[in-house]
Amino acid sequence: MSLKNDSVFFTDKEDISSFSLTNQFAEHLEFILVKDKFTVTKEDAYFSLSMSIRDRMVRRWLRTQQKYKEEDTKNVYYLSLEFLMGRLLGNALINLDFYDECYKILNDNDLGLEEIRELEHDMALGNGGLGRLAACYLDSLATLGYPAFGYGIRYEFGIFNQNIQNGYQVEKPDHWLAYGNPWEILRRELTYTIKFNGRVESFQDEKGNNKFKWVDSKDVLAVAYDVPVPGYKTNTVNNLRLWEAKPTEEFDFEEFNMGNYVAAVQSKNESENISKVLYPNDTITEGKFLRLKQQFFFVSATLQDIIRKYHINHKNFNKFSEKVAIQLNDTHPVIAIPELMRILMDENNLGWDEAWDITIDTFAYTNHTVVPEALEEWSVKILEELLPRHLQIIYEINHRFLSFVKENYSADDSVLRELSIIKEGTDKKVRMANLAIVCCNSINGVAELHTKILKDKIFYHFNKIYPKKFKNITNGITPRRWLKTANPFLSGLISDKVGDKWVTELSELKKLEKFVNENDFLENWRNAKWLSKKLLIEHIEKEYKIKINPDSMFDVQIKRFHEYKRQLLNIFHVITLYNRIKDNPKIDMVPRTVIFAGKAAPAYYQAKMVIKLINSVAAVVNNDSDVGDKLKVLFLKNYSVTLAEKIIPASDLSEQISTAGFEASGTGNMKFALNGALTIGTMDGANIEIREEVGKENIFIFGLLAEEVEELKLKDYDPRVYYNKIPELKKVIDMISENYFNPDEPGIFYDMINGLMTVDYYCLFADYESYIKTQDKVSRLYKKQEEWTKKSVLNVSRIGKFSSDRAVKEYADKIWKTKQVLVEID
Ligand code: NBG
Repeated sequence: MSLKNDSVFFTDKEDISSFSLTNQFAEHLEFILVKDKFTVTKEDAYFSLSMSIRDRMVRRWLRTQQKYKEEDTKNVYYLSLEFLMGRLLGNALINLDFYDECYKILNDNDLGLEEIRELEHDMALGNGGLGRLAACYLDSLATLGYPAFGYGIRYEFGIFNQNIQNGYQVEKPDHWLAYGNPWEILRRELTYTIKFNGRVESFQDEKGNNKFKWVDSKDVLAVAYDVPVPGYKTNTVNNLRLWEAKPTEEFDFEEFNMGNYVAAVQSKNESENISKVLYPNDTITEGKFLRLKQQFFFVSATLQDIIRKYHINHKNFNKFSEKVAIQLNDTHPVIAIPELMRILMDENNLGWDEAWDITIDTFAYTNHTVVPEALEEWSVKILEELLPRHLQIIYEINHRFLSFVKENYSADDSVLRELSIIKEGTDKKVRMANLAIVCCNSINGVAELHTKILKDKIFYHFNKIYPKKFKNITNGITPRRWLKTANPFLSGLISDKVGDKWVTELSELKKLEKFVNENDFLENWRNAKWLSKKLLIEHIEKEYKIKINPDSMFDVQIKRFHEYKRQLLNIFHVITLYNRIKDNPKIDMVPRTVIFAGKAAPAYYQAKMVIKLINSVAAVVNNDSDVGDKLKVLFLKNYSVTLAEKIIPASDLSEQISTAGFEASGTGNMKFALNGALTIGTMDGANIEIREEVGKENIFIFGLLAEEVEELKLKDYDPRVYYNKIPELKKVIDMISENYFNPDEPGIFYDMINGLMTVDYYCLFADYESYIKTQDKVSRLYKKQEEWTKKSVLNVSRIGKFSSDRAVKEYADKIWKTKQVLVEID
């Protein structure tokens, strides 16, 4: 159907934007939520305000999509199993520039905007860095006006809620949709059939070519939900499309016909299960059947949608890769590769070579980790059952690839085995990263060191074969959310000084440098930090009933719990400080509030025990009268984007202490520096580039380098040597193993310590001394507040490189070859 006028309903000037926001707010309350002044709740106010703001976006949203169609733009499709969006209201208010107006409307109704914002449930459809990166990139893509589309799954349950009971992590479901979601639009008309199982039939077409058909499949439906992604002060509103799984009617019908009502309802649930829950693993993969179903469900729906859109302007596939660039966010969506081959060959009659050229020109892959347990491998058996045709295609790709290698390179069997997409063995596996490397036009790492490790180690032989495919694009974060919205005190001060161009041109922060010797400015800078600290203290005192000293150094490590991130090393430092106080209760030391937050994968025992240890140490330290307010340890539960927005502006010290060579990039490190925290960190991931930018005198670097970590391991590294040599370390370890912090549960840390003393895989003992010495240096500097503040200013002024605007421009230029589009509203 098409409308006579324009595809936009409001074509004259009397459009929705001429209604006052106040009226709209009142209308939504009355006519949509059916509330009056006697029955209205704060939740209603949140909903009504969100819907009013969404209304303001609608026109730009429609226009943007229309413009992309009209101009037949080259579109970028960012495929990700995770989008860690956080809250949307505050971001929309800032990007659309409605914050002040809404503040007033709510004020006039005796409501506080900040209080109302607190009612929004985080859209937490991701685990950690990878999912948040996707969200930052969507913000930048919209702000810069790139024709880009996010595609993912509308999980009914996002990342679990973390509770702490007796110091242990307990997982609870995240019912984020329970009260509805004002930001999404159901697109019932965009429903696609997704096939699973069945078998492959082969036949010859009229020209005698061998052809294949996937038949007798079990089908599920994918229904689209759209979420608007507004750019900052532009007309562009891009689209994030998330799929929900639904049963097909035929599927139910069969069972009903057999009179089997209960089985019919059961199979309905099975279909719906596909989009039920986000897998709570970060950098660990599990070869679970349902996870593969999720992956295929989502890429199949997405490809059908991409092809439908492409066909609006094109009759055949000749221009497909000129108009479509698909970025695969890690290996999770890599099954899209054989799916596109299948669609082109089996459903559109293209030959292998033609389909292959299109496929390889379309796909690009980002690798996000070198942790071996994160490299996805799918059992051939599972694939054979679930996606029989795809397995055939993968075998054929592998066969052609290995023949090519044998013909062109002198590769011995061990090299061929390493390169092969199929990992031989009793349980044969498909290596998704190898499949991606063979079939994509670009493979990128997310920080310089990470890319180097990919090229020189993990994918060494691939890099020899395809040196041009490997690229680096260092990660970035959006300044809109992570400075402008999250830190009004600091961002206000910055804008007063240098204007607000930095919001879209982060390198403008450089201009701050010339004020670094102005005392008033430094005073204001400290004051801004102090105000953020006060806000966080209020939050903590309310939730945890614990008093915090605002003059203490806020020393913060917030991120997923993983052994390589070494939260354990941080707690060793805390215990060391505690021991120093116990040895000399009158010690003159810089008071610290050490803050931890983060979730551990529910099945990751070691990581969960680190959370328990932190809570055990906190219970002892915080209640010891010798300690007073010299030291406090806090574990803030249920880490989220929203909690990060509260903690980061209030932080003095940012802990980025992973074992060198393990953190692909890190993005928290960038957020802290952007908010004026100084970093203590290893030469790992993007820390190295942050050091390069801010200057080595403005960051605290310690520990082994990546190659030293490797060497140490080759030299039969023995942690006991360090234990015996360093008295402070010995004392820490002895206290943990002698149950000093857990007298009521003796023995619970025995495995942890025993493990460390035998194989300290992440080199905590080897890095301990250098970490402690560097922490002492940090404390000494903190005493000289003026010097500290100058370094804080210099960190902020030199952090411009780490904007996600820079990162997406690099993707657009180096990989997607797509152009910015200006959307105009008449
Ligand atoms: C994470 C890395 C981080 C990196 C983000 C974003 C995964 C699989 N990887 O170091 O651990 O910053 O990805 O690239 O979540």
